Amino acid sequence: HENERDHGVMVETGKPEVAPPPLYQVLLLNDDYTPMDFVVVVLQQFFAMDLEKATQVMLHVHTRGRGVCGVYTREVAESKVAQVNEFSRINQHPLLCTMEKS
Ligand code: NFA
Repeated sequence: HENERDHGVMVETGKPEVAPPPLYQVLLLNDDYTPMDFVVVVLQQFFAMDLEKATQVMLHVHTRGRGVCGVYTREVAESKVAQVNEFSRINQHPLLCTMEKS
């Protein structure tokens, strides 16, 4: 059944036959009101960061205005953005998550 499998390479030419999907950066935006501890929890819960990495990224967003939480395909990135913004809304914090093509 080797011939039924798609290895992503044309047998004759060696040229890729399937384009890689576009990737999207998921970003957090700084604001003046969201508690730092809440941002750290978001980065741990939704982006699988440990406490040290989440604290680094939170401080980057705090000082630079925005920062990348992860890079994903469009559907996964859209899901992260929706989940984070819903979690912030429920907790009455203005934290915003967005995405842009990488
Ligand atoms: N700037 C926020 C504060 O001083 C902390 C924060 C960091 C908010 C990263 C949003 C993103 N409490």
